[in-house]
Parts: sequence; C-alpha cells; structure tokens
Amino acid sequence: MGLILLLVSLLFGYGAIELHASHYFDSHLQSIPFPRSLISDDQPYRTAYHFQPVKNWINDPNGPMIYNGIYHLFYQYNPDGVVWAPPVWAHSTSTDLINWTPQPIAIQPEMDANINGSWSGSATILPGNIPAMLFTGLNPKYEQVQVLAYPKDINDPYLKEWFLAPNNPVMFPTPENQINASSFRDPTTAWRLRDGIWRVLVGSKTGTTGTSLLFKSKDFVNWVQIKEPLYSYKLSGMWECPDFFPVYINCKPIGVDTSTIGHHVKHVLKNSLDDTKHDIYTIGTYLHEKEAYVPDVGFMNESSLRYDYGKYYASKTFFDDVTTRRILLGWANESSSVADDMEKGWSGIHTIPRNVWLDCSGKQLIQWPVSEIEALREKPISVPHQVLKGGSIIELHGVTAAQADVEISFGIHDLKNIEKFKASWTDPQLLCSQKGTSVSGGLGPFGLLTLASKGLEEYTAVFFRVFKAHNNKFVVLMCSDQSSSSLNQTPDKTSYGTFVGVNPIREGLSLRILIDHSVVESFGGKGKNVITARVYPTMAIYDDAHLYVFNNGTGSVRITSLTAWSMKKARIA
Ligand code: DQQ
Repeated sequence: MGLILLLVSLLFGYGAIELHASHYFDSHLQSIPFPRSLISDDQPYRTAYHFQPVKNWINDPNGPMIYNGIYHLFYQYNPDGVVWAPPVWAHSTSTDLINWTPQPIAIQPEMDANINGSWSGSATILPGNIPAMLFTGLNPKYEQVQVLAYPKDINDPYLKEWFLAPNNPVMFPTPENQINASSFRDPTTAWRLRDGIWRVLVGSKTGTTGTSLLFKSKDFVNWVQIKEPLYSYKLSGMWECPDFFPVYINCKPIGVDTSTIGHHVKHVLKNSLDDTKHDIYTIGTYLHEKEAYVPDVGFMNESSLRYDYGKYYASKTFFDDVTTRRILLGWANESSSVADDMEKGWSGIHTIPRNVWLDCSGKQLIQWPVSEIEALREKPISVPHQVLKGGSIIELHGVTAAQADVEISFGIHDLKNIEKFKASWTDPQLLCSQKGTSVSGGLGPFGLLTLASKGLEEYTAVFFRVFKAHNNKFVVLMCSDQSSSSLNQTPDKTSYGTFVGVNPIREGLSLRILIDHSVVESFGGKGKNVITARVYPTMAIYDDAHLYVFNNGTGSVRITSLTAWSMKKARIA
C-alpha cells in the first residue's frame, strides 16, 4: 500500500495528456506494471451482482443488443491498467442481463481509422438480421472518425470475432464540413424511416454549443451529413454518447423499436454532458419530415431531467424485441482515489440494467431494475406496518446488508411540524448537503441507513424530506448522503439530491435500494428518480455491514411495507 501510494504521488503532476474527451490519459500510470500480487485478495468493494470485469479500467457500455436470443454487452476497457487509456472494446454475453460470460476482446486497433483507440458506439441490426457497429475511432492524427464493424460469423451465437469494413472511416471531419475533429464521437443506434434511409446521430459541439449531428445513408456505408443538426443547445458544451429513441405514450412499461414514428410515441433525446458528467434527457417530438427534434420543455442543459442524480454517465439504451422492453445501461465510475483503485486492481462498474418507459404524465421517464435481478433475491424479511416516530432507528436483522435489495414504502400523515419550502432552494444537491442525515426537520429525514457499521461510525443514508411550498403543494427531496460513508478520507463523498414529483399524501413515498458492497443504487417514487452512489466503508464490510430504517425528523411517518432480500452472487467473470 505504502509503495503504491509513493509511486502514485511521485507520478502525479506529469505525464497526463488530455485527449479532448472526458478522460485523462496518464501514460505513466497506465503503464505501471501491475503484478497480480499487488491486487489485494481482500476485496470488500468488488460487487457481487453489478457488472464488472475481473480487473482493470472500464467505462462506457457500448453496442448493447439482443441478437438471436443472446444479450451482448461491449464496453470501453483498458486491458493494461486501472486508469483510462486508449480503449479497446471488451465483450460479454448473457441470457438474462445479470449473469455474464466474458468473450474475447471484440475490437482493437486494426486499421488507420482506429489505430489510436476504439471509442464508444452503438449497434444496429440491419435487414437480413446482420448486426453492425458504428463507433468512434482515433486515426493516426488523433482525429475522431466514425468506423463500421461487423461480426466475422453471424452464425457464431456469441459473435466472438469482429472485423472493420474496408472502406472505413465512414464519417470523418473535412475542411468542407468543418466538423471539430476532437469533438465528433459516439454514434447512436441508427433508425430507418419509410423512405428506406438510415439516420444516425453523432455527438459534437460548435464553440460551446452542444449538438447532435445527423447523418443519412441508403446502404449504411456511405453517409451524408444533413446540413442542420437534429438539435443543438447553446452553452451546454460537448454532447457525448447521444441516444435518441421513441417511447409509447400509453404509460405501460413496454418498449418500442428505435425506428418507430407516429402519434402513439414521443421521442427521448439523451446526451452525456462532458462539462458536468451528467446524463440529461428531454422528451419531445421528432419532426421527421424536417429532420428535427423539438423538446416539450425547451432546454438541454443542467436544468434538464437526469437519468440518475448520482455517479452515472455515458449510458445507452437498446430495444429488446424478445421481451418488448427498452433497456438502459450506464457506467458508475469510482469515487475512490487512483491509489485506492490501484490497490483494488480495478476501476468502474455498470449499473443494473433498467427497464425505461414514459411516465403517465408524459413529462418524465420511469426506470426500474430489470425483473431478472429478482432471481438473485433470497431469504426475504418483512417488517409489519408500523408508525416510525421521530428520532427512531430500527435495525433490519436477517439480511446480508452488504449485498441486498430493499423495498420500503412510507405513508405520510403527521403534518403538524412540516417545514416551509423556500423558493430559493432550487438546487436539490446543495440542499441535501446542507440538510444531511443528522439535521432534524419537521418531516424527515426518514429512510434507510445502508452499509452501516454497528456503532454508526460509517453509513450511507438514503432518505426523504417533505416540505410545504407557498402554493400549498408538497415538495419531496430525496438525498443520498455519503458524508459518513467511510472512515477513509480520500474518496469523494459528495451528497446527491433530487426533487421527486409525487404527492406524498396521496401516493406515499417509496424507495428501492440495490446495495452491493461499494454501490448503493436507489430508486425513489417508484422509479421516478434514481441516485447511484459509490462508497468504500472500512468497518461496514461483509458481515459487519448493517441495515437500518430511521426517522430523524420530529414528525412521525408510517412504514406501510418493507421487504429486504439477501442477494445471491451473479456469475459475471
Ligand atoms: N468515453 C469514450 C468516448 C466518450 C466518453 C472514450 C464518455 O467515446 O465520449 O472512452 O465517457
């Protein structure tokens, strides 16, 4: 440990190159030889059922798809170290989105078009049931260009080997198109309209205006840029990993093929904002005759909706035509220091795949862990309906608290001490940091203490606070408070927060939390708002982790249902 810390501190301060992307390439750190003996056998932070490879750095999910009944997940991977470096596409397959089998590296430097790295991209299934990948390659001049790849043998159920089309790159910056060669990346899944023409988006920026460039093709090989982007928004910076897909307006949890248009669907445009590392989305109308998108609420910046208000980035959806779902995958980066990552021997996980659909309001998406995860649940414990008085804390015994799935619902009835909401409280994350777990309010904080040590020296608290606004409406704040998550001082312990658009009196307040050693993935308001946190307790590990339900407000709340399951380990690597 001491040796690694010394090495890291000696190396900090030089050797870092910014490749005009969201990742730093530190040639020194990434090339430190990494003897297996340096990886600790004691791995309290390895997840048991979240996706992660055995070792090294991972980031964005790439090209997810279901093909002939098998799920394929590709991902950005550094095979040589625990920090980002020019990536290859690693590959795993699954029949249930939970248990994964590693496959050989699918894409690595092969031709000029990707000689300096194979960055993110997406899958499209072409007519004749042929899967095709479009991704960003870095050419010898480090320009970002778009590259087309196919499986070598579509009869191989695992699509183990891939090759790059000879005429790559298929989209590239030229003096005529004036595309910024260091901000041109991450093609979406393509969609095809009744004219038989494919469309695809590529993320970019012009100055500080974030933009989704639109390209068209008849044959998927020759692409022509449409003069106007599909959509742009000023001052939002580089748009990474765009995603554009339709959702049914019938508010049922079913998905729809990416090429679907019509009055029965709305469209979602998601972008990963490089400046803030947030995945934000809008819901709107795709005006396909005009090759344009008009969001219902006219902005695409930090005030837009987010998939996840915690540590979550570079997500991507795909349509599962077997189960008729749209499934969302995302990357949860570490919050630990590079020195700690080097000791662990790995960095980065993916969140549990989420089913996404449009809320009945039409104003936001609902996200819910895919039902396959429930096969890992065992030994449920339940707590009977009861009032949870202000100032109370109850331990939930009989569950493996470091590896659990918990569902809890609260009823709200005691409004006598409810606090007034101030109009100036516009930033929920800031509010959560000011009104943390230990700050008692009229109604809240109440929720769960996860990954808690017996004496509460460590815990990650996920909770609600309820306020009354001037218009007599209720405001529900959901927080994930990491400030006491670890006695280790080095991880980033930022608190996360979001306002949940529910009426707590009429609907109650629900929380589902997937706890998995170093990740706490929390779904509030039946999937309306999600917060993912990465935490590194030193005491609350393995069997020494505890789980509590608490109410640190003055008013009481009612527990209307509470079930917690121990979770089995998934087969991942
Ligand atoms: N990660 C990839 C890029 C993408 C970024 C490089 C987002 O393609 O823009 O590893 O995390």
